[in-house]
Amino acid sequence: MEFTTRSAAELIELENQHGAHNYHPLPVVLSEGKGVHVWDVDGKRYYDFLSAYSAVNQGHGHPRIVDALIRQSLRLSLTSRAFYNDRLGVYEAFITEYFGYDKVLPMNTGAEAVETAIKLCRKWAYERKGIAENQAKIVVCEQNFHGRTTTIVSFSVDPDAYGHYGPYTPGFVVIPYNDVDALREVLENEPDVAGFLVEPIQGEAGARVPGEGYLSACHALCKHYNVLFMADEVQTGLARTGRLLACDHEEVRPDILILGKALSGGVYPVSAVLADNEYMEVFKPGQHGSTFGGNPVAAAVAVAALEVLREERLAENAQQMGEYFRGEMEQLCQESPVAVAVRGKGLLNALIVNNHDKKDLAWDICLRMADHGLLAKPTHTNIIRFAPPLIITREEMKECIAIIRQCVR
Ligand code: IF1
Repeated sequence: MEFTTRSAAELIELENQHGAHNYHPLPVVLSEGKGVHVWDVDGKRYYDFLSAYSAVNQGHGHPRIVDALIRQSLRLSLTSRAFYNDRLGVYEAFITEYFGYDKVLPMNTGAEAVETAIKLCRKWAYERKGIAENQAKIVVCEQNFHGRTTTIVSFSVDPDAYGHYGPYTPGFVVIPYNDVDALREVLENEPDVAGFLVEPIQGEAGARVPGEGYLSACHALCKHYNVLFMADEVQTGLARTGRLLACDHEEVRPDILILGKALSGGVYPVSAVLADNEYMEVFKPGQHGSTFGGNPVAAAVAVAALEVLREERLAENAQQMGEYFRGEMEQLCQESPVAVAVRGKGLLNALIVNNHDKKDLAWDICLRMADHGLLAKPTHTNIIRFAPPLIITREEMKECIAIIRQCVR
């Protein structure tokens, strides 16, 4: 622990004193990570079952991704888009081929990529679809999570996320998630809809998996009404749910694909929007951008991160380990009155616990699991998210299931 000279308590106190209190972390202070593991400042080892909200799908400190990061930062880190650089085009060719789209627009954070998709969609609506200026509407779902910008929180239904951040950006219609009829009704009755923005599985809502056929039915409706189907795969994407994209489970190809998080394997903020020419061509020079978007380090890192997913067959492993995990958790739900249900896909899973007698039960279980060497994060008061790096082996998963089982029981 060569970098750490202070105790966990001191480090927590520093954050308390000097950092804004916009988070409530578990009281664990981490200083190292490798593969599926992280270590705290006292040298205690944990299995990481959050993976930085699915950013570290390839595992902590993946040597190939870190190598790309280091080598590219030593050569050239940032030029801005005022000039060309020798990494960006290579990356753009690679990622568009990888996902099968004509074009990519590189950004940094997930929220920026969602903002980019919203702008693209609106611009397309005015310039191509013929919607009257300032009338375009985008349909979104209840319990969505798409990021923290003022526009994005304008269509959140979570008071913590949107409260006192108004005035809000208009132009969004909120419908229930997993409800094809609700989408049909809006599209039938509302002529000015430009797009439908959806998470293929709702992450923040606790791995809410829609019914089979939901995505393909929504996609077909969008096609019929000439509305852009925009998939926010920032969290579900990149092998997490057992396929490269969660939309792949229903063979849906989004008109606009939004990626982030694991696009860098967690070493750097890298996000992207992919679309075909007929949409992406609405952006002309000067109309959108970012200082860091598409920088050489991001480009090099993203190529390595995507190669690792493919070469290590992480989607397949996520699929297999996910089935194993949910099977064992279903068993646990039979055995323990505390565990109510498990849901998810691949390695994006959540355990619902019965918190009728103890409101903070999910939090308390997470504290106990931390004691036993496994880090997971509750969402709401009765849901625990389980999302380990996708490189986890069956042996490791077995050990983790034993820890979870013991703590829940
Ligand atoms: C936080 C949640 C997860 C996302 C989807 C866009 C973004 C996110 C589907 C924005 C980000 C994060 C952000 C993080 C917590 C986390 C989260 F609980 F808040 F919802 F993962 F489940 N689309 N999700 O999930 O990406 O701008 O953050 O790069 O603390 O806000 P970002």
